[in-house]
Amino acid sequence: MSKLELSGGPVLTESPPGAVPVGVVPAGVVSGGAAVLGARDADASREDLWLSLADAVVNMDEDESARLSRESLRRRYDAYETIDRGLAKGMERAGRLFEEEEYFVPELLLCSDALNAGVEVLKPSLAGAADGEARCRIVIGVISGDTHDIGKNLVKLMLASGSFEIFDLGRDVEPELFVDKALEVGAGIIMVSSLMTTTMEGMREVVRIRDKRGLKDVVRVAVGGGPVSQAFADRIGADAYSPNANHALRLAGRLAKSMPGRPDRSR
Ligand code: B12
Repeated sequence: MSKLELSGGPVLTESPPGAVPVGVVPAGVVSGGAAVLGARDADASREDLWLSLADAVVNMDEDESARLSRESLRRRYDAYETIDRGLAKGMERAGRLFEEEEYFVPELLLCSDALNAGVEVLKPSLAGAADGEARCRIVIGVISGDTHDIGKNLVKLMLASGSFEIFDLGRDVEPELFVDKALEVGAGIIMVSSLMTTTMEGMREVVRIRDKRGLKDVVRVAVGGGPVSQAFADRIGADAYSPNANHALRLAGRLAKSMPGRPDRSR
């Protein structure tokens, strides 16, 4: 399949008439010169770049992913939005191709390398983007039996940008390890990721062990990942669920505020 067939958006190398070619910054965008480009054009240009970034991931093109991520920073587009609406969207499209049996495991791994190449460029612009000192410690990891960690890594990036102190256990993590680590470091939140229906039950175990050790009011458990839903989170007694990394940051902020005994407790 050719790049052009895969592309859901503008062509990277041959700009259609009137399009803003990626890599060429119209004077009005960076300088805010509305005289050159109106707000709508600037929005279209941003969308085009994100679409091209998604294409780079789908096309397994690490260099292009890094180049477009640098270009996004140069245009001063928001780094997280660039990940969320560019790189992660590309991975979603790759996922659909996998489901349609157009792509197989090797292609997915190359797509994930392309995603990571962009994330590496954007990461420094996320770190410390939010206020002040570390507010709360969070233990995060992917549940046992599951090695999908792209989503968990994006959530972790977002949390770090929100000044949380993160303890990443990695992937394929036994349920009790989440609780052990939370106790060891004094974490107030455990975040568990699962991408497979066959592994998501392990999240119930994390909650059960947390409760069995009498930590229900001290350590919050949040869950997320492809097959996870609010209904599932409620069913297993988790404290929170979020469908994506952006919401995960807000959710962590809410959970941190609701911790008993915290000075910034809001309820
Ligand atoms: C990429 C991928 C892989 C890559 C993983 C690379 C890596 N390092 O992660 C590779 C090729 C290695 C792989 C392997 C396998 N995969 Co796979 N894979 C995928 C795929 C296509 C995309 C997942 C992804 O990265 N999405 C992009 C990220 C950004 O999204 P996300 O993970 O959902 O994360 C976001 C949110 O969910 C949320 N979030 C995630 N975690 C958390 C946690 C918390 C606390 C919160 C609040 C939020 C949150 O925020 C994230 C960012 O916004 C999915 C299909 C799909 N459409 O999801 C299949 C999929 C998950 N894989 C599947 C399968 C079956 C496998 C294999 C068994 C295949 C095989 N035959 O070998 C192995 C599993 C090995 C194992 N034991 O883990 C199935 C699972 C089916 C099921 N049982 O449910 C899926 C659904 C494909 C399918 N339709 O069949 N896979």
